[in-house]
Amino acid sequence: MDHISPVLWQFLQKWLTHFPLFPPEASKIAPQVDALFYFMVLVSLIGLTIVILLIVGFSILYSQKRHPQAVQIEGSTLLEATWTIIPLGLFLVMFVWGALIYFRVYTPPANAMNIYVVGKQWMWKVEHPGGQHEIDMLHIPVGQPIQLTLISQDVFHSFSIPAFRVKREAIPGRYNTVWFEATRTGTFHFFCTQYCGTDHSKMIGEVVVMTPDDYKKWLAGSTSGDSLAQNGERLFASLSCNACHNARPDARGPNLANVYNARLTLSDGQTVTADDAYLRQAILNPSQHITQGYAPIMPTYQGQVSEEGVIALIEYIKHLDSDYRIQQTLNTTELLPDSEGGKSAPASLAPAAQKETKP
Ligand code: HEC
Ligand SMILES: [Cu+2]
Repeated sequence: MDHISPVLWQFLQKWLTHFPLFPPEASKIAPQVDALFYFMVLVSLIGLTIVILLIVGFSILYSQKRHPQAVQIEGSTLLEATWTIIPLGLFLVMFVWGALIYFRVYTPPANAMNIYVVGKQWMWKVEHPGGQHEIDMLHIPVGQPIQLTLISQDVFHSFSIPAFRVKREAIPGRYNTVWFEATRTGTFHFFCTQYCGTDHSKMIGEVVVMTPDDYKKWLAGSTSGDSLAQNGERLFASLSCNACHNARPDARGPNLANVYNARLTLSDGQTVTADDAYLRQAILNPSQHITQGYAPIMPTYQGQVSEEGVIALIEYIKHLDSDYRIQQTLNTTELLPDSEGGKSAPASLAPAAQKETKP
């Protein structure tokens, strides 16, 4: 670069480091997404160059001065086939390449650690399986696949981490997931990319990527001692779900042990998989799907339990043992002292009507 003046070069370098054209590549998928993007930029630039050269070249070659008399050209099949097939091939390469990345982005590995994220005007509330919750912050370990399960408590939001090249909608009434694996430690920006009202621009936060050791320390220092499933267990009792769902033979409701991801037969003969979305519906809208062999006596819990509360209940049902006790839930809480039962559910799991404020 010695032909650029050193001052100009220095200025450029400084500018590029302070205003980078791209966010850092901090996840496994990031370089793959960027490679496809660079390819598309390259193809566009080559196309642009060819078009400009042809425009300039033709206007010189076929100017009125050189060709005062216009000649009618009837067309050339070979030419038309060439400019159809070459771009088609290029676009198909982009399509297949993009599809391969898409499948990678949307298929979380089996060992992905699930973290729940609830969007709400105007903050992001994060629920870790170990019971840690945070607002507008997301602490994760480096080198571990993480799956986020997203839902909104009010309007459409969209959760985007540019440095990881991932983005997913947070939609009211529906769980969406996105996964990524951070490849370096550090702090990265995340924000809402769906205009969602007055303070949309303040719906931002930071992902803190830590070494596994630091992450363990953070987990231990940020928990009340109860996992999300244990919070769910308390909520299950305080909402009297256990009046109908229990291990007793005369229980009025079905036994919920091992119900997670099981195939259920409904009263109309349909079968469904009891995944997160189904369990959420079963709690908030029980009359919509009645399990075969049971009376439609379950009351709705709409408005009585917040999205975080529903998440805790689902997490409880996922870990449910046949005797309806969460003995030991997750290795993230193994290093923590045993907690005694009998506490009431934490404030964040209380009814949705409750107001929250940013810390
Ligand atoms: C009055 C009794 C009663 C109460 C209280 C009750 N349920 Fe139910 N529940 C039922 C019955 C009966 C069914 C099966 C019929 C149906 O699908 O509605 C059911 C179905 C379900 C299902 C669907 C799974 C399946 O196997 O059918 C889930 C999940 C569930 N309840 C969770 C809960 C939770 C969580 C609470 C507390 C917030 C709760 N229930 C409170 C009676 C009750
Ligand atoms: Cu938003």
